[in-house]
Parts: sequence; C-alpha cells; structure tokens
Amino acid sequence: MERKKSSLVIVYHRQPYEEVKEKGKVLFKENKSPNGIVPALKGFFGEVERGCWVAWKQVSAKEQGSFEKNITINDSFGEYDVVRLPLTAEQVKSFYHVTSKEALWPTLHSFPWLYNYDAVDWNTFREVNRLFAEAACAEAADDAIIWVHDYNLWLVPAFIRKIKPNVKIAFFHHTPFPAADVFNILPWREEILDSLLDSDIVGFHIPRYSENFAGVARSLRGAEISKSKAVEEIFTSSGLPLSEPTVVETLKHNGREILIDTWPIGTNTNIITEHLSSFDAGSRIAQIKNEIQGMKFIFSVGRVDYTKGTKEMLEAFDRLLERRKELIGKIKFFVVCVAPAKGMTVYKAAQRDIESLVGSINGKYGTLGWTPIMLSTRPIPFDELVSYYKTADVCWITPLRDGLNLVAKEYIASKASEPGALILSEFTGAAVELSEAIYANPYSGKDMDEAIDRAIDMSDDEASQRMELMYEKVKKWDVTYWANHITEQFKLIKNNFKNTQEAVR
Ligand code: GDG
Repeated sequence: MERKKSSLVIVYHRQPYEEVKEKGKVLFKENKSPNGIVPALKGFFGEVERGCWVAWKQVSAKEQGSFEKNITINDSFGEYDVVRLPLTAEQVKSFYHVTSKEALWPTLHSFPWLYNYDAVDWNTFREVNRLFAEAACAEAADDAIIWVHDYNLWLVPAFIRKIKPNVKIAFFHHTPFPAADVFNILPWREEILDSLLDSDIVGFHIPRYSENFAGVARSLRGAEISKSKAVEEIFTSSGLPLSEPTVVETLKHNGREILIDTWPIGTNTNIITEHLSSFDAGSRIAQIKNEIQGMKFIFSVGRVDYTKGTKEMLEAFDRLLERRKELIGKIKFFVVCVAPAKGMTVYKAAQRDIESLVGSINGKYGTLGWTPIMLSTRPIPFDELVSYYKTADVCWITPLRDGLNLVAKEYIASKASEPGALILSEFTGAAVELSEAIYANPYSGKDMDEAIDRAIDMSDDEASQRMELMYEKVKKWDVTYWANHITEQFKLIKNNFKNTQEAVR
C-alpha cells in the first residue's frame, strides 16, 4: 500500500532516534537526550496531519538491495515516517567527512586555512544532495513544506524546486554564515547560492548571519534586499562583535521573494526543570557536591572540534593555576568533550591536543589527592549533565566560533535564579542574546584570563542577579517560542507572504 504523503518533510542528516540492537533485533529508541535539536524538530510532527523525516544511513554495497529504506516510527511524538537513504561507506566519507567537515565546516566557521580543497569530490556531494531531494519529494504532498537543515544539504532546495516546483521549501542554518570575503573562497559558491535562493524561506540564528547571507546573495547573484527591519528585542543591537542594528527580512531574486528569517533556537527549560526535580538528579547533585568538597567547580561542555576553542580554554586554565597559586587544591574543572564519530581525520589532532593539554596540566599541578581537570570524552547521560550544570559555580563556554551554542542556555535553564557565572565567547551566536554573561574573546589570552578571574571572584549576589536576568530570557525565548515562531513563518510562506503588514516593494 502506498504511504500517505506528508505535509511536513524534515530533511536532516541524522536519524531521529537511536538505533540499537538487542537480542539480535534492531530497535529504534527515542534519543537518550530529551533536549537538543532532534526532539525539537520532532515536536513539529505533532502539528501536522502526517510528517516524514529524511536522513542517511551507511549501508554496505552488498546490503543495499535488501535494505528497508522506508520505515514508520511511533514514539512519544506520534507516528511519522522515516526515509533512510542508504549511502555506501565511500559516499559517507566523501559527502560528510571530507566535503562537509573538511571543506565547508572550516569555511563557515571562518577557518579558511583549514579548508581541504583537494580532497573534495563535489560530484558526490551533489549526487547525495540529489538523493535527499528525491526522497523528500517522493514523500511530500503537493502543497507540503519541505524543511531542509544545514550546510551539508545546501544543494537540496535546487533539486526539490526542479522535481516538485510547487512545494514550499524552508532551509535552516545551524552554523554561522560567514561574510562574503570568506564564503566566496568556496569554488561552488554560485551553485550553493542559487540553490539557497530557490528556497521560500532561509533561516539563521542571529542577524549577523542573515546579513552576511544577504551580502553574498547581492554580490554574487544580484539579489536585492527588498525589506529590512530594526533587530528585535531579543538581540543586542550594538557593541558586540556579532551585533547588527538592522536585519534583512526579504530578498528579491529572479522575480521571487525569499523570506530571510532570523530567530535563535531556544532550549527546553521545562524538560530541564523536570529532570532536575527527579530523584535521580537530586541524589546525583548531592553526590557531586560531596565529591567537590567545597571546591570552586567549573564545568564545560562541547564536542571535540577546533571551533569550540577547548585548547584555548585549557591554556587559560593552565595560566590561571600558574598565576593564582592560592587556587591550587581549591578548584576543580570538569570538561566534557565528546569524541567525534570515527573517520574524521580533522578532529583527531584536536582530540590529541586536548588530551595532551589535560595530561600536562594535571601533571604540572596535580597531587595524589587533587587532580585539577577531569576530562570525559564519552557522553554523559542527560540527568547527569543537568546535575553538573546545577552544581557548577562557573560554566566556561568559549568557542572561537559557534552558530549559537545551546550549552550556554542549558546551564542557565538549570541554574534558574541560583548563582552561577557564565563565561561566554563573544563569537557565539548566543552572545547577542545573553548580555549578562561574562564575555570573553578566545583569541586573546589576556581577555580569557580576565574573564576567568571575574567568574571566580564574582560575588554570589552578582552571580545570581545576572543569572536571574539571563534565565528570564532563556525561559521566555525557549524552544516552544522558537517552534511557534517557525510555525508562523511557515504560515506566511504558505499564504505567499499575504500576512506581511507591509507589502514588499
Ligand atoms: C550545532 C551548531 C548550534 C553535548 N555533550 C553531551 C550532550 N551534549 C549536548 C548539549 C547540547 C548539544 O549537545 C550541543 O549543542 P550546541 O548548540 O552547543 O553545539 P553543536 O552540537 O555544535 O550544534 C551550534 C546548534 O547546532 C543548534 O542549532 O547551537 O552552534 O554548531 O544540547 O547538551 N548531551 C548529553 N551528554 C553529553 O555528554 N546528554
């Protein structure tokens, strides 16, 4: 029997569940972490009659023939379809590990010198994007919205537009979008831009990325900024490296209007509060407090990735112990830095750097009874994660570049009004929302030193006042707010912008 067509198709490279094998049987279990992007996106299925998710799965050439590509999942988000695109190991390596992670990722994060051009096989990247588009179109009703996520699927909108011209195409960027000077290094820039401009709506976390995108679209493709507005209350409009006073709302290109949406993803404050009030979290918090024994507790979370600035943060911690000997034995730093999927050579060096720095710092200052840094390269369960957030006096998040950074928001959601100092890089998207954080420029050792000093020395009164203000924002602009905002934007494109107060000139 033919499957019912979907009115919302989400195209995201990761599968929306954890696939586990138990007693020889494959089970699709809900993600262990109830927070994060996958549950946030699955939440949209509750709003539509039928939803579908398209992702890839590595399948060997031998198994491709018998592989069950289409499955239906029934979990706490309801019933939805999933298309698993079977990619061979070679396709995964070329499309994901090499082109996405070694060429596009460094460019998007403004690390062009790490961009590995020679290894890129653009034809494979294009082909995989075509497969995603075909799968999405096969599932989509004629008037569906197909919502494509992130840079590794940049070429999907153009293929969709050709296959199913009347569907609405939405695209969301989770990463930064760099200025034209950096973006235009990519030799495929025009093809990428043409595809993105085939969307009905292109979304970014913060105004700077939308402005950068509009700048590239204007200079490369002659797109016209047809509507701009002052940035909304959520964003700090001046004075920060990533602030912008105004933001583009619509672009006009080839006789079409493209909505440029700027709104940051929020975190799920309710789920965090629920988990923190559970018995498990309560006993874990008591246990952590017991283990910490009154020491100043610093916590940091981020994937192993040179963009996350873990090396620069550890170097600053090393200088801290060197500069302030009175902290020896009185401070504990827990760094959760989860190792990436195997096969990405680019991250091996980053992980080696981190492990060797941690070893060297512990060797330099540690004693039999005190180890300054505890490093976890394996993921910790969500209940534990929020318990660490709750107990941490300082949360240290200083990426060199980060599209948004949800960890900062999770720390705030866990602390609520309790004292806690958040050190936040000025180069994270979240920085333009969280003006009560202690800002740090991770490119400056001196700035990092000042930031950690301020965080450690901050009075509880000041730390709880700042936290309270940040919590109000994180709670107000949470993931539900973001979902409602996106739903409104979807309605707008469905009605061909008819709800816009001011007609586009
Ligand atoms: C991309 C963009 C943008 C991490 N370690 C553990 C764990 N995590 C969870 C965190 C958080 C998520 O992973 C990481 O989200 P971030 O936003 O910080 O960073 P990216 O993974 O780089 O995400 C980023 C995001 O997309 C959304 O658009 O903000 O800029 O790069 O939720 O909690 N969770 C658990 N154990 C861990 O060890 N349970």
